[in-house]
Amino acid sequence: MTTSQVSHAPAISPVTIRERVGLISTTDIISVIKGEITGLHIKNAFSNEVAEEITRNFSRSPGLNDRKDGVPGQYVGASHYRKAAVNYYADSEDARPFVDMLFCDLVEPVRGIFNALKRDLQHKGIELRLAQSEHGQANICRAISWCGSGPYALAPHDDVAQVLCAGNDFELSAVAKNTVGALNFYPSMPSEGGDLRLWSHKPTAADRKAQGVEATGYPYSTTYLETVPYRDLQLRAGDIALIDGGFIHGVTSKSGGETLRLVLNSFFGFARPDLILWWT
Ligand SMILES: O=C(O)CCC(=O)C(=O)O
Ligand SMILES: [Fe+2]
Repeated sequence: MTTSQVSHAPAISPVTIRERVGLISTTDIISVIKGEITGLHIKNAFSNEVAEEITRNFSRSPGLNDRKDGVPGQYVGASHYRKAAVNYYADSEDARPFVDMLFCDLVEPVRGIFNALKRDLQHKGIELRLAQSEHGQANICRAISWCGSGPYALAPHDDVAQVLCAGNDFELSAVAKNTVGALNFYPSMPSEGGDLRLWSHKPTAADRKAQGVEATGYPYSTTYLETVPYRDLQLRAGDIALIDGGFIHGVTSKSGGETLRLVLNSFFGFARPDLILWWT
């Protein structure tokens, strides 16, 4: 056996999750992208009425599409996953009216956090803004219902590989050196399953290469994760979960009836000490 074929057990990194009910503080959010905690679970962060309206708008959206990039799911919005910058920003511009339609005239919860963070960070001399290029600007979020089969509706993955491979003209690649925060709002959740599973492992570039996922961070095999402890975040409609997207995570399959599992997802992180970028 050559050295490159020797497989090492994944290194275990401790996972620290902070839990709150109702209250969202910008300090907690910033703790995640500073790498001080691994995750934040906020229960009852937004109202049932807002959650139901967004879910209705998603289900009847004229911008609802099946993903065609090998990750099973239905979505409204744009994903930079496996895309060149030029295509991602063009897709974001095209999808913007449909993302806006998810919220109609609601006071929109993702924008609410973005604006609160922006204000708070400004006082600290840090700019927060949507990622952009001459081809356009990222959207505030994308909406997705995962539909993978087997034990995971969304297979175990990390959110960093896709950023590392985003290319130099993507503006985002600088963030991959720091913590990539993944912010998830849940407007609809099944009564059972659909948990966000977070493994105690933050793969390195060498780990990704050995697993054959260096360009995507998706999917990690069950065998690779066999010895790694994990935590399940049991989410309900109206919850928010924010995690360090460098840790392997996935979504367990839903078992509680036909209710849609809907997530509004965005990514953000430090591109420079004085600049945080936000994209989807
Ligand atoms: O749906 C979720 O809970 C997680 C979504 C996620 O991991 C992603 O979009 O990369
Ligand atoms: Fe993810």
